[in-house]
Amino acid sequence: MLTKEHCKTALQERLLALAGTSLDEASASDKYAALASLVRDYIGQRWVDTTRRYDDQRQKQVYYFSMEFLPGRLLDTNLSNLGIRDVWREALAELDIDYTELLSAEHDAGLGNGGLGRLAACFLDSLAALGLPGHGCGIRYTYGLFEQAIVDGVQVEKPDSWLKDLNIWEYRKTGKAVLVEFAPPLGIVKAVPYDIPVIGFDNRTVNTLRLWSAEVRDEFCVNYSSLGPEDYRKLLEYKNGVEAISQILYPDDRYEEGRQLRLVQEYFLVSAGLKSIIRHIKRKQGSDLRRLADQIAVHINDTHPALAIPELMRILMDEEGLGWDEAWDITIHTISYTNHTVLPEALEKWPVGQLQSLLPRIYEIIHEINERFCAELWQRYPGDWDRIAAMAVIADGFVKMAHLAVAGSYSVNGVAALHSDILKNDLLNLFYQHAPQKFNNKTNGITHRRWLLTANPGLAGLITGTIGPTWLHRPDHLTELLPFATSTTFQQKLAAVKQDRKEALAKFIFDRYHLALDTRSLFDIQVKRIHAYKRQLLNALRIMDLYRLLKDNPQLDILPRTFIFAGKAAPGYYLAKKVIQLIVTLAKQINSDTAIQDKLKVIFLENYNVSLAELIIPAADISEQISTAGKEASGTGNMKFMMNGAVTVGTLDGANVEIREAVGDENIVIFGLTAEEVAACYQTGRCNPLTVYNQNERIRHCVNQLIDGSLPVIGDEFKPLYDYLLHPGGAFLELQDFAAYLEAQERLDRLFRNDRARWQVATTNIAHSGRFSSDRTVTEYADAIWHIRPSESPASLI
Ligand code: 4GP
Repeated sequence: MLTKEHCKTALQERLLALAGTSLDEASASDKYAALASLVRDYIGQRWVDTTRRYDDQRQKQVYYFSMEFLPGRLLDTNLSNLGIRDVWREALAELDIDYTELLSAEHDAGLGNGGLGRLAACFLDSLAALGLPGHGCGIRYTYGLFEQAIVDGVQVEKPDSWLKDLNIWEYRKTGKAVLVEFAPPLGIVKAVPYDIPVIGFDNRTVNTLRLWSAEVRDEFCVNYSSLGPEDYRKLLEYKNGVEAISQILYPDDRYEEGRQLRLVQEYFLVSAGLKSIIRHIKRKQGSDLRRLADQIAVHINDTHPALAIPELMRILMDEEGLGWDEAWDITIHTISYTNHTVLPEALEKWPVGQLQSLLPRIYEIIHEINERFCAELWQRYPGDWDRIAAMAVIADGFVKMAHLAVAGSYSVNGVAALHSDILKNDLLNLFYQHAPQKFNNKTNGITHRRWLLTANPGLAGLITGTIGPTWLHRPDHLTELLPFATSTTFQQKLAAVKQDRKEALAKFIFDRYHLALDTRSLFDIQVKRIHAYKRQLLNALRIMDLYRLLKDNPQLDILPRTFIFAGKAAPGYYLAKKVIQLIVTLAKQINSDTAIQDKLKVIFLENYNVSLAELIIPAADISEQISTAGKEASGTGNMKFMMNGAVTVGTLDGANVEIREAVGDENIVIFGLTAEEVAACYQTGRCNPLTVYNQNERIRHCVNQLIDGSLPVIGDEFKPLYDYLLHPGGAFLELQDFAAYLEAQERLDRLFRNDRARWQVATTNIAHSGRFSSDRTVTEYADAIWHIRPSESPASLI
């Protein structure tokens, strides 16, 4: 049993040993490093035991292959999962150490762009919490997603060198390196794993996130001075080429050509990952791999790791000597695939020539997969050339990764019911017709431990105080809060928690940006990547509309609002960057306008990441989830906000549909075209924004502000946004949904004027958020796709 006194002594001793410093002299990062290193001590034995248990029990294990993992900071989570957070907080307080400040000495691990990478991190947390044998496999990028700064109103990108201080959570496993083979000139590359423990909540499980780093082979570590100039040049070239592989996380830049390095990264990940898994299986369970699909499951997070299919074939055939049919049978029973987007520009394809010259053997195998797949289709649909051409893995000079992923896996899932339906009925319809049994839905989830328990301890405490602690293991028990939705006492406590979080965010904003916020105003928040389909522009237009109304009539009776935005735009995504610039411009104009009596404030917070999300989300009154219906595969921010008692204003898109189902119509504000209407609108060409623009004066006036000199910018700064909005058939139906959005905002205004109703809605949302815990999602994957079982009894039963 760890006591406060133990903690205090241990920390001081560790500070001396690690940093050679006393407590008074130690910096926040010294203290962080000392505490984190103590946590390492606590987990070592559990980690070894977990691995041994899986091996001894010959447990089937799942490996989650992902080019992105976005775990954020780990110290707080790790302490909490180990059940020693409270004792440490108290010990630190007695030593006069500010816990929050100590935590912020940790650099966010930002190895992802957004939803897909964060989902992977939530899944790992849930796997460990549920005692399930499941591990992550990714790349240890030296630089995470860029750090965003706003300079003169414009996004600038700076490198995120998150490893420049030691990453305390990783364990370099030199002895477990494997070799990955590319065609010359790149040649053979050494892949070295760095393992990060993933600690289960209140149990004894510690799983592994294995991140691979590219290094030159040992033979090349030669005495440089003994080389002639030509050899020296070659060596340098090779070294640079190799090290580039795990240097940077690709920004979500779907607009750039020449992404050869990305292809190299994808193969590097899957080859290193599979080789090490197979080596482990052979060592522990013998060399017969014919039962591989019963021993492991390999899940590919979108198509980025889809080369796992030909790579597994290559290993089974070329290294293990199996024939094609046997190898194929194993492969398609081992690999499962999740699609995360229907946006056409995000559907990966690689030019045949590029793949062929970089990975000749892998290309040969893909070619054969394609031949056999097309032959199978020919049998089934004789003469239907169009269908076969539309389904081929290789077509028009490209390898289509989604087709490869579907053809080479046994399960294909979307991430919300609506999205899975779109996959079945539209994007992958031909594949669905061909193999309906492969298709299924797994609605996303988020870990309630990070997004409620640690991000919002005040709310977590209130919940536990009200319904007891069982929700921690069984988030569906949150529905026990429902009877309290109308309780005045509960509502008052909930209001106090929200107020406290709003003040914490306001303090952060004041310290950082010197902007004072009215914490009694409604915090109306949209935080996510900046993308046209997510429609931050629609939100900005609504603010322009409201501002104009207030200018015309400063006495206008509205509830004061603070609009908070955050999110990164891909560096090459011109329009998204323009949207940021527009928001920052509006902020400048509105925040300095005394005529509107502080009824509106706007702020764009820089460098959105997991840690910032943990500060922002608990402070939200309103959650903006306003994508064009049919375009947001699921969304997970929507779940985080509801779990923290925000009211959603949203379209019937992604998981918003299921959130509405869970909470009921009266506890969410829905507006706008449905996915079907959107599709019809695009198909019939009835979606010309000019029609709306010409017919609706209020909208026209608003859009015109982009070009008529109303905004404090020089020249035609926002003309591109104006053109975008009015482009016939283009855009994401911002103008078509505008009137409905304004009306939805009025509904929200009415709701928030009624205090009792407003806290009832908030409580109902929290109560139903358990359904959106990733524990539920991961359990569904484990049961229906991976067929894995917990290796220890659930902690609540111990
Ligand atoms: C995202 C989707 O845009 C989002 O709707 C979903 O919630 C998330 O994946 C997790 O499934 N997609 C990506 C991406 O992040 O890079 O395609």
